[in-house]
Formats: sequence, structure tokens, C-alpha cells
Amino acid sequence: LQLRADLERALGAGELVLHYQPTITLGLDDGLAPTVHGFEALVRWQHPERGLLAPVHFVPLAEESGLIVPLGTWVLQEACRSAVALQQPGRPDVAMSVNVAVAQLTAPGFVDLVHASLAESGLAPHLLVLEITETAVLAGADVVAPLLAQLRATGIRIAIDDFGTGYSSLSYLRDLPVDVLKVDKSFVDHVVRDEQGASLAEAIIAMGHSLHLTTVAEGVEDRDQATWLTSAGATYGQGYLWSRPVPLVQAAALLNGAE
Ligand code: G
Ligand code: G
Ligand code: MN
Ligand code: NA
Repeated sequence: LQLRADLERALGAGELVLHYQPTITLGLDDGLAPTVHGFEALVRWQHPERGLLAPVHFVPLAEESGLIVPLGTWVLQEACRSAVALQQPGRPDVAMSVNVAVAQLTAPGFVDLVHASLAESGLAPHLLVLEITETAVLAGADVVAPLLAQLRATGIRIAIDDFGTGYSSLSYLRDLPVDVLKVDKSFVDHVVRDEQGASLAEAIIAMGHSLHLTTVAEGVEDRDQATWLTSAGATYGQGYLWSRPVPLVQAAALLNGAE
């Protein structure tokens, strides 16, 4: 496939860019000035002919071809640098979440790479959150759990992404060294729509609490959902209600309360 060679070239040519979507502290938000807790870094490809490509057009390809490892290395390093750039003296710390594919996590040297990225950028470990999808965790729990434990031991936080979509046994959570559950958008979509949907989301958030995990509700698109999630006890929200993923300059502006 042409695209694969293209992607390999793009990596070298600096055509990959990161956009940043804020996570908002729920309960502090009066609807006017949302409190930004941090950002999730989301990769895009500024393709010379095809324009700005969303990850769906190249991340699966990168995973199949193994290019996800060098791609992920770049994402991690760039996100750490951006996280440092977003900190402001006298303001609360800004966290940065980075998506990590399972192939990347289990590639030799990943833990060292994370530590090097922190050291080179000067980012404090507790401000880095690594997001692993639930399905990735389930695919290799034996291999993945010790790696997550190693990362967590230095203060880095671990989030389970797309939580609730993996047809999983919930018992795995007990044995997994994680800090954050990202409640999948498919649950958030239903919280103000039907009683069953609300019950499911409520149960996930309550379980997060009882396991002392932070919960992030993903894909929040309207204020009714945000209000509901706040009442249900979700810690943070993320979604178009507050902001789409935006370039770094706009992310910095969001921190300053600008639009
Ligand atoms: O950016 P968008 O909102 O379209 O994200 C779509 C999907 O692509 C998300 O599910 C996210 O997990 C994945 N994704 C985005 N950026 C990265 C990245 O840097 N690395 C990996 N592995 N996946 C990413
Ligand atoms: O890594 P993850 O699968 O969580 O990636 C988040 C994806 O969800 C990104 O593609 C992001 O652009 C998208 N997204 C974030 N907020 C919203 C939202 O409010 N609505 C919709 N439809 N998509 C969202
Ligand atoms: Mn994610
Ligand atoms: Na997700």
C-alpha cells in the first residue's frame, strides 16, 4: 500500500501533528469558565495532498505495519514537550494524556523511553497519563500488568481508555495497576436519554469511586450530560461541549479562559 511508505516518510518529514483536547474538572464548572485539568494528545497527519487526516485513516495501518512504535515515540516526546510548554507559574499543574498502543507498550525499551521523554522535557511524572484501551489490556494482561506497574512506580498515571466496551470481566480491574477509567462515549450518549443508559453509567462511575479510581466521561456534547455526570460523581469530563481537539496555541488559550 502506498500509504504505508507515505506514512514512514511523513514521520521523517514532520507531517504528523498533535492536537489537544481538554479534560474539564466537573463540579467547578459554572457553565462560563470551565476549569481545565489537562489535555489528551491526539495525533493527526498533515498530508500534502489529502489534507489533515484523522487517526482512523492511519493509526490502524501504523499498528499493522509496526510503524506505530516510532510514531508513538514521536507522539510521546512531543506531548511531553507540549505539556511543559502549557504550564504557567502560579497556575495549577496541567496533566497530559497520551494514547499508547499495546504494540508500543510491549516493545522493548518502552519504560526507558517514557523515562527519557520525561527527563528530556522536564515534565514531572505525575503529570503524564498513559491511556491504554481496555481491549489492549485484555489481550495481554499477563504481559501488560507488570509494565503498567513499573510505569506507575515512578508516579506516571495509567488510564483505561474506552472503558466498558471490551466485553470484559470486571475482575481484571482488581489486579490491574491503574488510576483512571475513561468512561466510553457510548455510555455518555445515553445518560440523559434513557434510564438503562443512566444506570450503566452510574454503575461504572460508582465502581470507579469504590476502587479509588478517577473517572473521565468521554464525548460529552451537551450541558444536560455534564450536569448529570457531575451529579453522578464523575471526576472529569471531555468532549465537544467544552472543546474539540485543538492545536497547541489554542490549547494554551483555553487555559487562559479564552475561546
Ligand atoms: O483524534 P480522534 O479524536 O479522531 O481519535 C481517534 C482515535 O485515535 C482515538 O480512539 C485514539 O485512541 C486514537 N489515537 C489518537 N491519537 C493517537 C496516538 O497518538 N496514538 C495511538 N496509539 N492512538 C491514537
Ligand atoms: O482515545 P479516544 O478513543 O478516547 O479518542 C477520543 C476520540 O473521541 C477522538 O477521536 C476525539 O476527537 C473524539 N471526541 C472527543 N470528544 C468528542 C465528542 O464530544 N463527540 C464526538 N462525537 N467525538 C468526540
Ligand atoms: Mn484516548
Ligand atoms: Na476513549
